[in-house]
Amino acid sequence: MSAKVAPKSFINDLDRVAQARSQVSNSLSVIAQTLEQAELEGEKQSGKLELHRDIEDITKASQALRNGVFRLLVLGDMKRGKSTFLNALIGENLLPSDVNPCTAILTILRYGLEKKVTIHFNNGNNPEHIDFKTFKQRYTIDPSEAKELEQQKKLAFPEVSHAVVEYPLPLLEKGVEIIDSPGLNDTEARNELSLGYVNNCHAILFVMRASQPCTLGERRYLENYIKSRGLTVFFLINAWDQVKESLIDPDDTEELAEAEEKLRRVFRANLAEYCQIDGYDVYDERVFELSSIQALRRRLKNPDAALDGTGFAEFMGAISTFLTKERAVSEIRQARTLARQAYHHVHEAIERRVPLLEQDVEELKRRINSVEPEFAKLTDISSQFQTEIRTVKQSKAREVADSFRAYVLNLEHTFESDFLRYQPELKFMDFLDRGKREAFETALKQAFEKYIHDKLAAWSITAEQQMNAAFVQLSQSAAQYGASYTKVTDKITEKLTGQKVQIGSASTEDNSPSWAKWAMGLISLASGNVAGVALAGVGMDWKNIMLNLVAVIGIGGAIATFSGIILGPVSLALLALGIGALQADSARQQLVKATKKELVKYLPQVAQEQWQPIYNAVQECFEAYEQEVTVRINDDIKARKSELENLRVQKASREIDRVAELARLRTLETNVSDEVKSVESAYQHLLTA
Ligand SMILES: Nc1nc2c(ncn2[C@@H]2O[C@H](COP(=O)(O)OP(=O)(O)OP(=O)(O)O)[C@@H](O)[C@H]2O)c(=O)[nH]1
Ligand SMILES: [Mg+2]
Repeated sequence: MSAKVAPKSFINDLDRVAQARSQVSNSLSVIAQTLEQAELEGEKQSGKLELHRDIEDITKASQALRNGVFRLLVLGDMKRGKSTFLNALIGENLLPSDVNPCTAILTILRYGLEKKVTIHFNNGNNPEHIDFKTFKQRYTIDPSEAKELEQQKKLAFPEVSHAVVEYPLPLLEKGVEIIDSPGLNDTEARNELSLGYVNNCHAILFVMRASQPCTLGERRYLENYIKSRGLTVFFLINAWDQVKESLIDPDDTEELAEAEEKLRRVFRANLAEYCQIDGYDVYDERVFELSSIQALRRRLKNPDAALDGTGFAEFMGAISTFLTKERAVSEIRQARTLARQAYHHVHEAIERRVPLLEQDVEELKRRINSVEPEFAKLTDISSQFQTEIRTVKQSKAREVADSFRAYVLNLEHTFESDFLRYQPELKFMDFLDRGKREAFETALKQAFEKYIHDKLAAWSITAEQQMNAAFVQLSQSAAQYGASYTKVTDKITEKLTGQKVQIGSASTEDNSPSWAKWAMGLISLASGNVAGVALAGVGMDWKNIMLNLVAVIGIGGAIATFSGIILGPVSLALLALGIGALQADSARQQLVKATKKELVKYLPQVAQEQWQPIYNAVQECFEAYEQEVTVRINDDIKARKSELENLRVQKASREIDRVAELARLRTLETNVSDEVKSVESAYQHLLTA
């Protein structure tokens, strides 16, 4: 890849990140193995320290880092130049891009030693290798064909799940994966294909065109699917070269500057709200003016061509900062949290074990009995938190389901003003003509569906916000319960060892028990990642749980019911009114009225039918959370009890070689500590580089 397209520093930065990931992944893996080995040996000595939770979490995190990629999703309306942009990045006319054929399937671009295309199916068929020529011919569709499919509400290749294009590109080799998607359009089924992938990606590259600044459709996607979701979006304003072409005198620099300024104002007005992070304006780091075609042409002639003036260098700089600074840092920081925590657990367990080794069995029993009240307190904290989660669950489930009911019933009052913007470009006399009635009805049905989708999407955003608020509240509670819990466990250690526990200088984040860190969203072991940076814990498990439940289950049923509405009576009603004789304006009004009449019939039904599924979906979100939290707390309590019990059993059954055991435990602690230091240094290195 040309040094100009992906500047050397970007590749170097990615390389550094890849090394850091691999170093940290190795260290975590060594920690996990060390702990596992120590537990096996411990069984023969003074007993296990009960570190299985750490072993499990750390192993998962190590694997996630090893397989980790940064996934970028290229999204945008049809014919914005998405595929051309990717070709320019590659430096080869690889992906189908043209005036005519459209990208028809989701295409994942990832590293491979050789150029290769593989088609993956969702009907159980084996993946199929094909050559690039066949790929271009077979999996693109003509706009006319696309239109026809659209009308029939069909996907072009329903049996295909996606294509994988492998390519030997340094950018990809360093762990970046880029996904080309079919253009968004009027068919919701196709949009789901592209938009359904949003949550699996770390950032979205939303491609627009300078010659069509912020169309209604684009504003709609942004509003419905991107807004308020805390996603990281880069806006690529492509075909910036066309600004010049559109001038009467393309050589008039003053006129060009003026036209460009005007255009910039339009984009800024529309995109500014998507470029805010915690109240900061990051517009300049998120919006880029590009000419993909110029970049591609130059690179086809000379792979190392300078790309000045195409906007590529500026964009690559920004994406580099995002991936190698923000993303990578938060990823490694999380690994560091886990490593520190494992060390902390080992250290604490050893601090308890060492003084107890000296005691005889009777004294040991006495001390274990003496901490029973503290263990009761831990169980108490666990059930208090559980009760709180359940209370929040009940009230939120009701609140969200009620809000849906109220929202749907209220559509009756807003329909007339809302639907105006959706009305198809109707030729109002067409429906009088029998032959054209069908086309009229199809257009009306499409407009209506779009309206329904938008309305439900708008509701789901408010529902997500309600849920978000609830989880933020729960994570604050988790922090408080966590703090009380640590006080009690410190007390246990004091009573057992007869020594006061040093309150470390570590931050509260490090001090809180691991279940609380999970409940606060500080650690996520989810494989999928939310493309968010706005949230404190990127890739929070509950965020994933929530997105899936609310977005998918919550409104799917409602969409199905609304889609069942037969709008046939609308044109009949209009006919009966003899609307042919009316002015276009009042014909529109009559149309809206007649459509509303059909809609209103269904509103109580949808409100009624969907209440329970939504209520259940919300409950499930909290139940998933409650279950994970409860299992983690109760596991921790159990592990703490077993840690003591193991020692008692060993002591009762045999003589323990105290000196050897002491040495073994200290070595364990040092070994873990060494690996944690290696993780720390990888993290520091990443921060300072
Ligand atoms: N002038 C100009 N034309 C461009 C630019 N980028 C792409 N095009 C042209 O725009 C048309 C569409 O490009 P594609 O890359 O196929 O667009 P797409 O967004 O992938 O299209 P779909 O996959 O159908 O959604 C092609 O004719 C390109 O040559 C650009 O920067 N400037
Ligand atoms: Mg395309």
